[in-house]
Amino acid sequence: MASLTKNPNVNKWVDEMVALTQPDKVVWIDGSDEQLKALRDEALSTGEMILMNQDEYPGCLYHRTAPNDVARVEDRTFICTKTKEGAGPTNNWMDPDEMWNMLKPMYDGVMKGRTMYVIPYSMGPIGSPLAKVGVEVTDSIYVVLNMDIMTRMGAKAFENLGDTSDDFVRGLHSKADVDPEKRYIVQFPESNTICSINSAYGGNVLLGKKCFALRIASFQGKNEGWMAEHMLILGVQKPDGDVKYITAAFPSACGKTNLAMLIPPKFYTEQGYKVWTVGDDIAWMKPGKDGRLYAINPENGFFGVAPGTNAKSNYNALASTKKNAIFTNVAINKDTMTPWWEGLDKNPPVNAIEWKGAEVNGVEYTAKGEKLAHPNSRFTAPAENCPCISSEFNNPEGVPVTAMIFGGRREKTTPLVYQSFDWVHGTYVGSAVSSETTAAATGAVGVLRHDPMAMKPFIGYNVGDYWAHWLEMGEILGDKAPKIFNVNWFKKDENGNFIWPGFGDNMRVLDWIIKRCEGTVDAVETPIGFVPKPEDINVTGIEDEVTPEIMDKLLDIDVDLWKAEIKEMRRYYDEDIKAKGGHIPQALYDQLDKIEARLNK
Ligand code: OXD
Ligand code: MN
Repeated sequence: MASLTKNPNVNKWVDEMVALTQPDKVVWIDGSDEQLKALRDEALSTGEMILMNQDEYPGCLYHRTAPNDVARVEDRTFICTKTKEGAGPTNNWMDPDEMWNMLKPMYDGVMKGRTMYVIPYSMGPIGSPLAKVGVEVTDSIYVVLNMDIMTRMGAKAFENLGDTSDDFVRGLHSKADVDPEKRYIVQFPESNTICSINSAYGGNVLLGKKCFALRIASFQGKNEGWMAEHMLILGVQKPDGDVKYITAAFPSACGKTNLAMLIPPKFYTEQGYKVWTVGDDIAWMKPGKDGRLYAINPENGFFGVAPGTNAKSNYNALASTKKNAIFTNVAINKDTMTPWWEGLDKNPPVNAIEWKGAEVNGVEYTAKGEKLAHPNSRFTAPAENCPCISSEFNNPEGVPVTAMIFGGRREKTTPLVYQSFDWVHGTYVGSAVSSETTAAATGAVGVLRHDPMAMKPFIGYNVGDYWAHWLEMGEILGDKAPKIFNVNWFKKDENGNFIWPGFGDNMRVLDWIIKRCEGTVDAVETPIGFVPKPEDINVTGIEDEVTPEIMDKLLDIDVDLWKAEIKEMRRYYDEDIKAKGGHIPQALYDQLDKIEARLNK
């Protein structure tokens, strides 16, 4: 099939990939409805996809991955820069030539007997000055159908690239034999190239997402003066109609998607407050003409974790899955051909198909403690389905960012919310993001993991240089820089009970954050930052739950715990980063000294 572009750089690279992988057929994805329908029909006929109930879930499909292929594989993910130092201590590294010499034989002839799909896509709205183009070649229809939801896919993407530019990210994917021993997810940031092999699971194969929009883009952003962050973007509309945009980064299992789609408590909705979603996972941000920082969501859909999603925890996410969505590794109610997962409701289907494909009695199965859906099962849903999608979602200029939030899951130490003193301190706060593990992750529960800016698996270069880039951006933005905050929804009392209700009630914290940015509320200056006065967090409607005593606990700064926290951060900088080749900016060490001095006062 003829190429969809005159761009010789694209055509040359695709020709090379065809020569290497030797597919029987090459199909350029134009993104037309007819083409997509034909691909859907083909995938249904081979069993790669399964049709869900078309009355209840119109346009929805189901896919099951190999049981060994259900999550991102960080131990098999590489950043291949010329030097090991370039990749830094948070990444696996191999010399680019050595890596390619290892991968090349694995790709040699791998698509024989298969079709190669050439997918042009834009990360970001077509025509946006912040958008970038990628081309992914793949032997998976599942990838094509997911990329259609997650990106602006098809011939239109080439409009952004033009006929001569070389500024596109090359993505080579083959599911090969789905052999976990030969699974590699490899980024070559210096040559805008991604290679993925032996996986057919979302995060490893939808190359526009983590591989491009975070790992490669973070490197591009450093060189080109912008930022690619693992952040949701939301807009809070106030009763007067003014909308303030906030971005937020959280490690996994902290309710990021729920915050992105928050429904405010009645007290707020009655006054006319609304929350709009611009993005649930990734933000690309660049200074605009007025000097403020503007953010776009480079994605076009949500690749969300299904378990735990229900009408109460996230009504808007659930609503987004009701049409034209793809479900991966959830359970199926065999009688109705509708999806089910743990936490959707309390009624597992009796006639269930569990995520690996076995027909089971779902009630008995779950009673034994077995999971019908894989804990990392997913929905891929078009953003346009989301009832609270922002009117600015497709705005090519993006939205101006007023505040940035970091967060983590911390039983003690970290108060409900605090504001950093300035951008440099806020960069320190981002570098100190850490979270305690939950039962959802493998390994021990309650172990503290450092996850700077919630970007640890996604920084495409030396983490210390990434922090230095944050500091540079702060200098460029000056007094127009967003204010930086830290939140913790997960504080517990002496008995191990959560003391903040979370979910929609997090609006009360967003409200304080916005007021701080507007300069309309005071705060208490503490050694770690500005903390709310207890009376300034609105508790109307939850007074019984969040009593003044509880509010004191939520906002408490325990000096001894904080001294231990700073000691741990010093150890982390010295041992985990610096001793392993990370370049820590002196300004961040200075922050440690300053916080420590304030704590010792
Ligand atoms: C994701 C992740 O899937 O961060 O978004 O792992
Ligand atoms: Mn993510």
